Order: sequence, then C-alpha cells, then structure tokens
Amino acid sequence: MTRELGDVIPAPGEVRPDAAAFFTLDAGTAISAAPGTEHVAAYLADVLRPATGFDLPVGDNGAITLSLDAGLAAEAYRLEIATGGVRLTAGASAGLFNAVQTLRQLLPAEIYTGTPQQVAWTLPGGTIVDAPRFGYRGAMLDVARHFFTVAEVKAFIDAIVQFKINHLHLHLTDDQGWRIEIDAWPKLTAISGGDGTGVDGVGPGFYTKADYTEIVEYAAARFVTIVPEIDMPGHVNAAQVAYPELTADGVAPPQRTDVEVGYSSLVAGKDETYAFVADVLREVAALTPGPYVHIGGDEAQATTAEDYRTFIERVLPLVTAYGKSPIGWHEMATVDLPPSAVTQYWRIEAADDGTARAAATGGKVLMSPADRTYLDMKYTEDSPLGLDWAGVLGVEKAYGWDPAERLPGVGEESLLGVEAPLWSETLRSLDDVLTMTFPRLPAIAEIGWSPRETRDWESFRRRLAAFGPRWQHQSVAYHPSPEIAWPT
Ligand code: TNX
Repeated sequence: MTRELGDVIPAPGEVRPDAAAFFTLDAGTAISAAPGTEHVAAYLADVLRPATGFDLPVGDNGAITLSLDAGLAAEAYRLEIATGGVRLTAGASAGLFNAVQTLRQLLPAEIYTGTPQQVAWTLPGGTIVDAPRFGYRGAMLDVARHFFTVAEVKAFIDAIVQFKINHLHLHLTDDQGWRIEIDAWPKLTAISGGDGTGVDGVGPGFYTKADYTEIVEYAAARFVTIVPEIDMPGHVNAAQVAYPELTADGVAPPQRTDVEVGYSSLVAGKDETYAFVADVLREVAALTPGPYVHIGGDEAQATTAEDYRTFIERVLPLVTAYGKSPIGWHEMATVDLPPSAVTQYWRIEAADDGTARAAATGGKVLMSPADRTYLDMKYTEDSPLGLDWAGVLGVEKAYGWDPAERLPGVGEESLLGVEAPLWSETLRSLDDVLTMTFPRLPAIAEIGWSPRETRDWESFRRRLAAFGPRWQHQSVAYHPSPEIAWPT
C-alpha cells in the first residue's frame, strides 16, 4: 500500500500531496547526481539496492535527480515526487541527506530489508519543503559505564540518522572506565579501558585513535558531528586508578564498578591536574573535526565550589586554545562563561543555577531535561532496563514538552538545540541501547526538527506506529510501548 506524503518523522514543515501523481522505482531506475551531490547519491543507491535488488546506477541521467540550490539553507531540502520522476534539492549535501531519509520513509516498510523483496516500490506524489527548527539535534551514548564497539556505534548511527539526528555525543570517560586512547597518558586505557572495567566489571574496551577516527568518519559521511566528552573535575576515578598523581594524596583509589556518583575529583590546586587536562584536551581536539569538546562538569560533589570555579576557569581557555567550543553540563554555568561556551541543561525541575545568566550574555543552551529526554529512564516502573531517578518516561511524556518553554530566560533564540542522552549503567548490549532509544528518540527528534505548530501527539502516535515493521525489517530492537497502536 502506498504511504501518505505526510507520514514522516520528524514532521516536515510543508507537505503538498498530489493525489494524481506517484512514482514507482523499477529495475530501470537510475539516479542522476549534479556536481557536488555524488556522495549522497551513492548513499541513496546503497540504501535502496539490498531490498529492491535494482542496479540503481548513479550518473548524469536518471529519473531520480539530486541537485543543489543556493537559495536553500544547508540542511533544508525540497522533495518533489511526480509521475515522471523524483527531484531532491537542497542547500548543501546535508540537506540532500535529510531528503533521502524522508524518501526512505515514504517507501514501503520492506525497503529496510537486506535481501530483494517482491514489492511495488511506489512513492506518493507531491512536494515536501522542509527545514530544521534547530541546528543541533543530538543523542548521547555513555560508552564509559559500558563500552560499545565501533561496529555497535556505527549501527547506532545508522538507526538515529533516519530521524535527522545530526550530533552524537560520546561520553568517553567516567568513574568506571576510560575509553579513548591518549598517547601522553597510556595507562588511562591500558588500565582503565581493560578487563573488569565498566559497571559490574562487564563493560571493558576502549577506542584506539584509529577506532575513534573510524567513528568520526563514518558519522561525518552521514552528516553527524561527533561531540567527545571528557568528564571532569568529577567522574574521574578511572583516571585516578591509572594515575594516582591525579589524587590529593597521590594514592591510587580502588577501581570502581558500582553506580555511585559524586565521589571523585581532580585536584584544582595541583599542577599535574592541568598538565593532564591539557594533554587530554589537545589530543581529543586534534582527533575531532567537529566544533565542540564537552568537558562534563556535572555532579562534582567532591569538589568545593571554589575549587570547581578555579578548575573550570583554567580549563575553558584550554578548549578554546585547541580550537574548539566548550560544552558542559549546566553546573558549569555557576561559573562566568565566555559566550562560546554551551550549557547542557539536564535538570528535572525548572530550577536554575546560572543557565539563564549564561544565556543572557549570549551563551547557547542545549536542552536535555532528564525527565523528558533521558533515554536511560525506565518506560514504566516494571521496565527491565533503565533507572528511574528522573521518573519513568513514556513516549507521550517524551513528546509533550517544548525546549523554549522549559526554563525562564532561555527562549528560542538561546537554544542551540536538543539532545537525548543515554547512560549505560543498566545496558549490556546494542539491543539494550536500541530498546531504550526507540521509540523515544523520534519524539525528541521531532521536537528538535519540526515547526512547533505541527506538534500533535495523535498525529505523532499514528506516524510512529508505522515504524514498528520498519524497525523489524532492519533488525533494530525497540520497545513495543502500549501507548502506540502498532500494526499487527
Ligand atoms: C546523572 S545527568 C548523570 C550520570 C548518570 C545519570 C544516570 C548527568 C550529567 N550525570 O552520571 O549516568 O544521571 O541517569
């Protein structure tokens, strides 16, 4: 059955169906790529070939055409489906990639299978004109509490880009593990990335520099910016196990595999601290083409307020010196921030400790309120996976809020965007990751992308139901939430 033109998540800005038109892909369909669009054209062919079994050659002649239009913003696109052919137009390749994700969603669910299916590959006729509300639409994966391999992260990226998520924040370090190789401090990964690390000691592993670069490049090819996080001055037990000189008394603490937070701290008054931080930030910045490095800053209960300020004020300029903009969890905004610093707000109440003040001086805010966006919260009290300190988080609750109304003094113009973090204390596999992510991430993706006036729970709920079979066909685990009327 042919889909309806508006059956897309996130909801497009403008949908103009043409009931008289449709386009059906067949064995003779070819893709025409204007200069500068070859990369996305090749991606489009790659994602359509397995299920259709068609050749879908990419050249300068074909019924599906990709081209650029300088009149559109980089991420904006136009998708025109007529009986004679399909036209994808965008301001830049990123926008064409977005158009491709929309096009995939408009094909029958079997398009996600890995082997040829006997299906009429028909697209509904009409025009979609679409552009994002925010430039930053993110997900976060905690690879410190439980490590996820390069292949698992790639699979996660492939699943999230379908909803036009364009930033992946990797929480690389925490009390239970250190997951990124640092040449100047090799014991970080040799000791704290090895066996017995992670929550319950069952999440070992780390990324070599080559591994990390492989993730960065895979993400970039899909228009996803990697945002690396080195969490400090708290959440550093793994670093201190490897390098006892980073503690106050120089004695190595025991390795920790429990889920406590707020007990470890770098020492604000020690030179070794800044030598360490400078090396780590320099190496991480050098490996990262994206504009941001996240310095954590959360839950530093073992750091005095004065030491916290001293530490953050010394570290922020280091990030800038290595050519990046700093992001920190909202606790960082208790310190006077330069306008280039981004505050990531995670509170469960509309309480503030400086975020609005940072916004008032031009700082941008990334909205991740835990009660609405934390993908590690349980769906319901009896969910086998997840935590519940921010409450349980069903799909309707994840969908039913607005980032511009969350915090007084932080309106639309102060927002960089939204991000849905996934902490991994209770997760043990890629299937666990995906089960917590879907179907809630699409709700956050729609909040980050779609015009506010299109927000409508009944419409979202109906559109979301169609993704059950889509996830099944691509072997993406999801939680079959009873809030959604999944097709049987
Ligand atoms: C709080 S929210 C944390 C993490 C935990 C998470 C579990 C924030 C910035 N820090 O250390 O993993 O809760 O939900």
